[in-house]
Parts: sequence; C-alpha cells; structure tokens
Amino acid sequence: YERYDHTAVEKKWQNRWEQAGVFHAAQSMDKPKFYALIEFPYPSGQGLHVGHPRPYTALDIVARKRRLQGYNVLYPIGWDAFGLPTENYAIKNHIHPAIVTKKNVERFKQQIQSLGISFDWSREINTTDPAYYKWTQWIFLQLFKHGLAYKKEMSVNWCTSCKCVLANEEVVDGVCERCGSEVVHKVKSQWMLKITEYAQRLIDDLDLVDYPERVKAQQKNWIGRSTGAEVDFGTTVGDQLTVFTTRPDTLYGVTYMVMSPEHPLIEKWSGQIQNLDEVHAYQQEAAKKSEFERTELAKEKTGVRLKGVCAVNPVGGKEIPIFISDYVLVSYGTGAIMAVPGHDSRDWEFAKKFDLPIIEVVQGGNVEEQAFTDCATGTMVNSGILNGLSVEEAKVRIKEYMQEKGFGREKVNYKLRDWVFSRQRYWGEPIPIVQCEKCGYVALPESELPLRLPEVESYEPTDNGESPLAHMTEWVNTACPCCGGPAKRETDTMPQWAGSSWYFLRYIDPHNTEALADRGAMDYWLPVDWYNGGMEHTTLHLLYSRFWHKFLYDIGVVPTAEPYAKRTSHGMILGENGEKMSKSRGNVVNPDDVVREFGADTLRLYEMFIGDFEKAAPWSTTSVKGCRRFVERYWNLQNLLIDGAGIRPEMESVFHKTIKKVGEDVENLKFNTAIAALMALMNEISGNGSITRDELKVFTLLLNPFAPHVTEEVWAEQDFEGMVCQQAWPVYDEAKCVDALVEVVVQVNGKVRARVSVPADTSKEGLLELAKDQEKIQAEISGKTIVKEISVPGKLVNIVVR
Ligand code: ANZ
Ligand code: ZN
Repeated sequence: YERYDHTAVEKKWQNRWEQAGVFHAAQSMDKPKFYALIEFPYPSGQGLHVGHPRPYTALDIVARKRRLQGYNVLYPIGWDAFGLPTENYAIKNHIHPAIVTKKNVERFKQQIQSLGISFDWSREINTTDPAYYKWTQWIFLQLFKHGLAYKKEMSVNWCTSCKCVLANEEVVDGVCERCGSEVVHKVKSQWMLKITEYAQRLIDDLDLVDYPERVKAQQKNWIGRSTGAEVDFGTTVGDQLTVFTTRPDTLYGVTYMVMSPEHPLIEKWSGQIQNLDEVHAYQQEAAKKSEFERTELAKEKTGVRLKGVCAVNPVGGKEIPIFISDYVLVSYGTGAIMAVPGHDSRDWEFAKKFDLPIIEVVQGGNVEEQAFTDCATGTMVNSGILNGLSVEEAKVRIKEYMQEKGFGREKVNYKLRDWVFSRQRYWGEPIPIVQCEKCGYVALPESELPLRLPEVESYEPTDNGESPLAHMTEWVNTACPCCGGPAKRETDTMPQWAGSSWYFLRYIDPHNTEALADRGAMDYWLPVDWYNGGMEHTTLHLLYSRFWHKFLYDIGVVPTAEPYAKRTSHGMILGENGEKMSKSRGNVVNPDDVVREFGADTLRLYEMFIGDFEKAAPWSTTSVKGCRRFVERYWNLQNLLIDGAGIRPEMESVFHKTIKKVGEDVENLKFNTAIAALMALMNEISGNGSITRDELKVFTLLLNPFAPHVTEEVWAEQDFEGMVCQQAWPVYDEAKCVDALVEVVVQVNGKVRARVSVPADTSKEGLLELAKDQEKIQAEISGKTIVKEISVPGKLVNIVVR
C-alpha cells in the first residue's frame, strides 16, 4: 500500500457520513438511548484551540462505540454565542455582533468538521437565534410568574472597564474575570433569580448523580450551608439587633457587636448616633472596597464605634459597644455579628486593635495570646448555665434556652446568593418585561415572544451604566400588556449564562415551535447520560443549569429532577513548555496545522494518548509524530493480509483481552491506556508477520472510534460490507481473556524444588510471592534467612538462603 493520503481520505469520509446522515439520532424511541453532551463552544474570534478537541474527541469515542453497541446516540453541538467578547469586538470594529457571530460560527464549524467528530449537525443550535432565545425568554417568564425573578436595588459588582455589572462568580480576586480591571460596588436596580430557594435541593440531589467527588465538593462549598442560630440582642434605643452565629454556645463570651457599614439600622439610628460624620466617612470608604478585599483574613481590621447606642446581651443583660466594620458583610446572615474575640480570629484581631475585653468561654487555649478557635472538644467556662458542658452539649442547651426565652432560634444559612440576572449590555437576550406606572413590572404575553433585539446605532454601554437599548426610545416606549397605558420595556439583557442553562433540552427537539421541546422526546432522552466539561464551570454553569432544570421539573416541563446523570471533567492541554497556551507566551498550537500536516485521526489519537484525560498535559510534537506512525502502521497491516478466516488460535487470547480492555477503558475515561492496548496488539500482529481478514476487521472496529477516517478507508479498500460506523462492536469471551500459562521453575540455593504454572504476564514480584507460597518451598526456607531473591518472569525464581 502506498503512502496514506490523509487529506483526501478524511474529506471523503466526512462527506459520506454527512450525506448518509449516519450520526443523526433516530427519531424512533425503540432502542436504548445514549445522550452524550459536551459544553458547547463560545465562537470566539480566535477560532478553535487544541484544547477544544480533547473533550469533543473523548465523548466522540464513547458515542461512536455506543452506536456500534446498538444504542440510539444523541451527540449534538451548537453555539453559546451571546456575550462580551463578541460585543467588544463589534464595538471596536463597528460591525454588528450578529455578523461577527455568524463569521465566527462558520469558522468554528469548518474547523470542528475537519476533526471527524460524530456530531448530529441536523440539531445544531445557536443561543443568539431568535427561535432559540424565544424559549430562554419563555423560561424567564415562568420564573417571573413563580416569583423566582424579581427586581432589587442592590450593591453590585461594577467593572470599571466593561461598564457592566458582574455576578460574584465573574469577579476573581477582586478584578473582572474577563478584562482584569478593577471592580467596585455600585447600587443598581437589578433582575435577580432566586437560586437560593433551591440551595438545599442543589446539595441533597448531588446524591442522585454520578459526578466526580471534587465536583460535588466544590458545589457544596459554593452553596456553603451553615447551621447555627439567629440571636436577638436588645439595644439601648429599643430596636433589636439580630445576628447569625454558628457558635451560639459562645454567647457568654460576646464583648461587643459589629454591624456591616451598610446595615439599615444605622440610618434609622442617625438621631442617636453622636459621631455620625465619622460613621458616614467610614461607610464611604467601605463602599469602594470589593468583597474580596473586605474579607481578606490578613487585612488589618478597621472600624468605628457607634457612640450613643449600645447592645444588651440577652444572657446576663450586660451593655456592650456596637461597631461598624467592613469585615462584616451586609449580604450574609443578618449583616451583623456578635463578636467573640476569645474564639474567633477576626474578632480577636479587632478586639486587640480597639482594646476590647476578651473572655475565655471554652477552656483549653490561651485567649490572651490568640483566639482559641479549634475548640470543639473543650469544656465551657465563664458561661452561666453552660458551665461544665462540652461544646456540643452547650450548643444544644443554649438553643433550647433561647427558644424558651424567645430571644433566638435555630437557623440554616447559605453562602449562595441570588443570581444577578441583569446586564447593561446589547448582545444578550432581551428581558421580556415592561414597566408600567400603574401595574409595575408586567410580563410580556407569551404570544409576543421572541422579543427580538432591535437594531441599534451603537453597542457601547452608556456612561451611566444603562444598556445601549435605553437609547432606542421607539423600542423602549410601549403599551402595558395589562392596562394598555404607557409603559417602558426593560432595557437590561440577560447574562451569558442564560442560554447555556437549558440548551441540552433544545437539542432533544431543536425545531419545535410549540414548546421548548416535545415532552415525549424529553421523556425518552433525559437525563443526559454523560456530560463532560471544564472544572471552571463547576460552580457557575453547572449550578445554574441544575437550578433551571429543577425549576422546570417543579412546573412539570421536564421529567427528571436532575439534568445530567454523569459528569466528567477533562484536564487542560498546555504548551510544549508546560505553560498555559497563550498568544503572549508564543506557545499556541493551531489544530488546523496539525490536521493539515498529520491528519485528524492523528490529532484525535494524540489528544487521547497525551495522558490521563482528567489531568493537564503538555503538548509534544514528537508524540504527535508517534501517533501518525501508528496510523501508518495500521494502514500497512493490509500488506500482511493472509488467506484464512477467523481469529487464529495463537491470536485469540490477545484479541479477546484487547476487546475487553479497550471497551472498559473507554467507559472509564482511560483513553490513553486503550490506545496503548491497541498499540500492543499491533506489535503482536507485526511480530507474527501476518493478519487474517477477520483479525483486521476486529482491529479496525476497535480503532474506529479513535481514528474513524483511516478505519473507514481500510474497510472500503478491503471490500468489507457497509461502513465501519454501521457495524457491531466486537464482543469478547471472558474464558478466552485468560493469559496463556507458562511453567516456571523455583529453585532454592540453585536447586530446583518446585515447578508452578502461572499466567505468562505475571510480574517479577507476583512470581516471587507465588513461589514462596509453595508448600515445598516453605519447607526449604522456613527458619532460614533469605539473602537473595532472583525472579525472572516466564522462567524461574531462585531464593538464596542461609
Ligand atoms: C459568633 C462566633 C463565635 C462566630 C466564634 C464564629 C466563631 P460561616 O461558617 O461562614 O457561616 N458572621 C456571621 N455573619 C457574618 C457576616 N455578615 N459577615 C462576616 N461574618 C459573619 O460563619 C458564620 C460565622 O461568621 C458566624 O458565627 C459569625 O461569627 C460570622 F467563636 O458568631 B460567629
Ligand atoms: Zn399597566
């Protein structure tokens, strides 16, 4: 066989597959189904990156194998195309973001198609398509109607450069995740989604799904469930000051209180506070800081005492000072704390700085030196009714007591906040709400969906932080759907996370005009059987989409409580130097170049062979060439063909073992060892110098999910029937998977004392262990000192004793 021409072969098979529609999921629902999902790409201007094909290829291998095993497979793709990078590019170059998106999608599509991924292109979706976002808007309206979407004046993260509100998740280390600019706080009226209402179920239902433990742990952490109590402190001005604490057992150790600078009671007490100027100045300083800066542990504590107002401890009745300090956040718990400097580090630092008393209430540390926080096993002291109890007992006792006296109650809190769902930008889904002077916020009738994005002159956000849509007066001014009176459309758009929160539902029935998807089809296809995506999406997209899905489940739209039965995560592909690939580092590998030079099959094999799928791995051009040689060796197997059918007896064991291993490895994300097994089989065949047609068929079927083009070509060259992708996955016989046995002699001091039959691939250590287990050998060596052990797999063991 002549040189393998990957360019012609790959193009040819990609066209044939598409013409034959072999990767279209079947409409009929009689076969078992397999729904494989990858995170759909954001079609950026940079085009495909070599990181993209890693998850696509991995699930493609699973999908292709499952098709061969008789499953009806749904493996779809689409475009998550709303969002800032496109909008920013559009602003800079004065091109409509829709045009930019179209161009980027075309490029991405052509690149992905060159990889031979078995996506069902007939179900391609695009979040910016009005026929798609009609249903994104529809879901928003359902949330609104169920009281889960609401508008709220709130302090939001404001990126000074993007001129845009950011969700907490989009602020990383105090700067904008996208542009790296400073993030400040600004009060704005925002659309919010009540994800907090689902906090407990989002934790509980992790028990129903097969996610990696690290993913479950990150989600739980993010939701941040905390159990404790709310305690009402009296004040000298009449109002109650309520705090949330996880340590109600330390109530007798409270020596002062701290309120967040934004706490509403401060305004209320302005008549009584004697140092109001100082308080206002502090509030202004705090507003400038990000939440990250405020809660940084290492930061020097600051604060101002509220002169003229004191709190009263509900146990003991002692008056204690109240401070405001930025280490207490307005948005968590009640926005105020009881300070226990003896047992909380932040309180301890604050107390030292402001010279406040420190009381030890759990014995075992030295609270003058540092806060004794790790005190779960200590005994209560200086604590009235709690004295002598353990911390655990004290928690129970004080909760009973406060319930009895009516100054407190048990309380569970979550770190999770409601989802800020407004963006003051153009390139997003319009929020289908109008504001009427008489009726307030009114939902658009569903018959008016989709509410299309109007054409605007300029996509720049305005300096006062309004969306560019706010300039479109004829669009903004409308009639109230409720009373017909004058009303204004909402000009904020949805955040980028909206479209991706339900896209896996649309793939099931992408052209439906009556519903987001047909219920019968959802009953069949849901849940997604296997969803692979990046670890960076664990707390955002994965949580958001679980929330939307649960809501849709509650209102009877979808049949399952969870969207994804199984989740896996791939590692990143790094540059040849082991650093993250980036233009500035000059280490970017373009997948197009690899496909052109070596072929898509080689790129696919390489990306799977590069290392443990779940770990990051550096690129290596040498190894790419190794994979190309493997493809050529496979192609050249055709030179070794001999007459005769079936798998020859001497090849039986290795073939059956390989069928078993490749199948199991693919299901366990061990693509690299599956390929290694195929390489080993190849060596075995080469060593043999010949291959039967049936052996070639089995090898081809096993290799097909990894290298789909060259395998189709060999199949066709050999006039085998049909296409490989329409055959059946080979089955192995467990009985034939056992290794051939070999006889090994066991010597003691050079004399043969036993012979044992062991599997041919028994390791050095395994062999030695087996040898020592022999009765005859035990008799020879017991009571003696072993001075040397020699073990030669497949041959002999020699134990030297004295
Ligand atoms: C008294 C106390 C004593 C506390 C002690 C801790 C240790 P998590 O686990 O994060 O829920 N806290 C409550 N609300 C706060 C707010 N808005 N900003 C900053 N801190 C706040 O922690 C709850 C604990 O964090 C609460 O329990 C409270 O301090 C503080 F030995 O109350 B603790
Ligand atoms: Zn009205």
